[in-house]
Amino acid sequence: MLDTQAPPEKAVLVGVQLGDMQGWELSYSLDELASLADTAGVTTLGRCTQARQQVSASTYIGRGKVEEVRNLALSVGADVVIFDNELSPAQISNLEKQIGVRVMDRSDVILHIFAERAQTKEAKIQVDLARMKYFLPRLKRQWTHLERQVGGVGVRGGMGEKQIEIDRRLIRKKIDRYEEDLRLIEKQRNLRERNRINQFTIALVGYTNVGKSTLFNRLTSADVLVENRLFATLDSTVREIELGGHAFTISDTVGFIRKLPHHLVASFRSTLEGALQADLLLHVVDMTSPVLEEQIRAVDEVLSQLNVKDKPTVYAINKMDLATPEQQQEIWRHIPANAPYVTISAHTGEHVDMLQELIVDTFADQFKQETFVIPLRHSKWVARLHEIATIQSEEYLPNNQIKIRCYGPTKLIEQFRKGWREVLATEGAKA
Ligand SMILES: Nc1nc2c(ncn2[C@@H]2O[C@H](COP(=O)(O)OP(=O)(O)OP(=O)(O)O)[C@@H](O)[C@H]2O)c(=O)[nH]1
Ligand SMILES: [Mg+2]
Repeated sequence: MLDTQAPPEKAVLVGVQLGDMQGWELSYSLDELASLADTAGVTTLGRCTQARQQVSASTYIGRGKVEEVRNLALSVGADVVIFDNELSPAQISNLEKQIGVRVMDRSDVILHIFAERAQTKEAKIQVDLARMKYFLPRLKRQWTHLERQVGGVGVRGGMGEKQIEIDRRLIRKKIDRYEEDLRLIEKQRNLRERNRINQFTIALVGYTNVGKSTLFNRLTSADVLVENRLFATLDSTVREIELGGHAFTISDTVGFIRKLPHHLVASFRSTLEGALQADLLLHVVDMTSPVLEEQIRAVDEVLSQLNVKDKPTVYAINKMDLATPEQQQEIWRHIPANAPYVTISAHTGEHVDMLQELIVDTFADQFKQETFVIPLRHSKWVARLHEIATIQSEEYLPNNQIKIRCYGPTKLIEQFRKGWREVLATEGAKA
């Protein structure tokens, strides 16, 4: 943990069953919180749950439950209590006073994991930015978290309100600077990616740990890190693949999770750019998860926060080698109606060929055949056609022209036709 306090090691988890949430859903959510804690290096020693219609404004859970959490934390020797739900700064501070150990929430744990796992400069800036935004309103209590990030601010213990105000201003400035840095990195990336504009792009999306990177490696022979833990991938990798005779680019990126802190989503916008601009989303689902519908929904929610809506989507229903026959038979109930899907195992490779066919089929109505007659002096345009489409035949005509029959992505062929018409129109005007 990036904290001047000793990093917590032993946790008690707290989950609240709200509204019509089922008991098993809560217990699954706490399992997930325990794996998040584990990824952050914290062992879970106990759990406390409560069913409530409404949360308490001051302490989230009721007074009696706070007492129970305190006793449990004391008896197991926990040094942190982690809530599955997002807490307000005031709730955290009230709870810490009453329980007597540090209190964190799910967002806080996710931010810690991202901070520890970020590798590239861009990912590091993105995480720092999200953490600063998260901690800004919590500064009074948590200023020590920021001491290292704002380096040189000179904050020391015992500061008054005025000092906090000064620090807030400094952090806001730093946030501005980080945002500017990210814009620059993004600009460079756009330049780099403009070269790829001629190709159809596919983005892998999905809940964390469902097997996106395993599938990516299988489709591209890449060597992206695969691990049985949450958030193995934090950066994007892009590769070219050929499917059905066409070149595609495909990207693997960070996975999503329920209650992903929105600052983090905002910061990771540029990493997720692949998904934002893709022609097709390949949504990977873990068919062995008892909450796969919630996971699909969580992914859709993050995508809509990123303004990605109504993109053509193919579902890759993964881990069929682990699934029970019932899970395999029932899977269609859980996938959005009419959505194209294939059950696969990225691990064994089973049905991955069917997935490839499905991808090509999905693109089929976005491809067309077209014939152009181009004078040979316009060799650049002939070359351009070779770039964007598969050439089916070329016939040299007597008047120094070439007749080309080709097959390629409709959007690129239409762009080509428009540009070519303009050339003809300018030539016609000159003649
Ligand atoms: N049995 C089985 N295990 C799989 C399959 N696909 C992936 N896994 C395992 O699931 C775990 C997660 O795989 P990853 O490919 O890292 O998952 P991811 O979606 O990229 O995860 P994050 O990057 O952490 O979001 C690893 O232990 C994989 O070996 C599969 O088809 N069958
Ligand atoms: Mg991954």
